[in-house]
Amino acid sequence: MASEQNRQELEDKVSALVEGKFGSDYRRAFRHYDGDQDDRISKSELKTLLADAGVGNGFTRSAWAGGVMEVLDRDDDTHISWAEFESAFSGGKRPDVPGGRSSPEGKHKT
Ligand SMILES: [Ca+2]
Ligand SMILES: [Ca+2]
Repeated sequence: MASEQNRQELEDKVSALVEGKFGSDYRRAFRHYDGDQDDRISKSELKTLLADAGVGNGFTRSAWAGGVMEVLDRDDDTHISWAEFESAFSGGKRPDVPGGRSSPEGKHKT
């Protein structure tokens, strides 16, 4: 289910959604989709997120949600906590800022 390609598609689409709709603020996105405000994303809340992100379609979204849940829910409480969400998306991303670190010092020491 959660093949490398699916995972990539998911990350691309979710990050595009968060960027476009929430100004790249994953915490805000998490809060938004946490409809009942228990600070965890349930499977049905996850489906709303996936729908907004354009992941899957009406037929495959349930399978997607199940697969995503399986991958992200590391403590098996059938919900995605903020920590799980963050490490899967925003946390796993390196800040790839062009020209952010242009000092190669300390790399070539003799
Ligand atoms: Ca919730
Ligand atoms: Ca969990």
